[in-house]
Amino acid sequence: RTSRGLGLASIAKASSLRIVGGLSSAETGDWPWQASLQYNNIHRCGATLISNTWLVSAAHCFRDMSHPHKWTATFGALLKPPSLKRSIKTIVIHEKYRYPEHDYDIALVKLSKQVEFTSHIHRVCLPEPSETFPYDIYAVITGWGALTNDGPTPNALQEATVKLIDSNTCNKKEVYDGDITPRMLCAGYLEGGVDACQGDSGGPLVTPDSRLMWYLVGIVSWGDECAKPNKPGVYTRESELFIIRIGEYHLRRLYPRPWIFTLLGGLGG
Ligand code: 4AZ
Repeated sequence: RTSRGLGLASIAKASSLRIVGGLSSAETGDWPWQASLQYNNIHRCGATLISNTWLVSAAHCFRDMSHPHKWTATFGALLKPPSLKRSIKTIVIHEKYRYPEHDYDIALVKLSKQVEFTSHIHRVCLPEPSETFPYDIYAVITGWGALTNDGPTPNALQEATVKLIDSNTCNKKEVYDGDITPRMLCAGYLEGGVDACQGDSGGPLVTPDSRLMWYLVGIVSWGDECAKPNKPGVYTRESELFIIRIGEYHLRRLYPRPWIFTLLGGLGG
């Protein structure tokens, strides 16, 4: 067992947690990097705060809807009322993302005004580009997505513990039959029962290190419905990709690594 697995077991009440089918609401401030992305004030996707002004989310959240001014981001464990709301200035889609494929399903979202970090709202850590996470470690997913496939959605943020599944297993015929690319990561349980679901997309898959710093491992991307046996959730692998060419000074300073995004709709200041 790794320190990650042990760390998590003591923090997250592992077996009872799920987004699908469960009753486990997060406490205020538990997942302070989680944001809700809303289009015309309706929750559409999750997102993760990675600096005072930037969120990371899934590219597919913005298909047909890439105009930043109709989007807002809210923070806090409840959708209504949120503890903080921001408008969106810029949406940046990964240049290799092509709807309806799921490959490169990652986007960056810039807030119109920065958020001051508090104990309840602050950024997650990003892993080093070279960092690989061992399989079989536990990780946590959070979101306001459906509680069952095509089912009702909660007002309170939900959390669940999942296990990383290696891509060879996930590419087996009875699982996703070769559809898992190097940009993707599977997590969940082959027996089913615990999973992300519609509306969780764009949200975080995080794991703690031995000092209980939480790292973003993946971004909720897709899956065959929710929580079905042999159909675990598929996540955009955070460490394989990332964030180019936006030239945002402090983001570069925080995360000095190659920038691989193209700008959608211009930088806008
Ligand atoms: C969706 O439609 C979706 N079970 C997100 C995650 C999963 C399935 C569907 C994973 O946004």
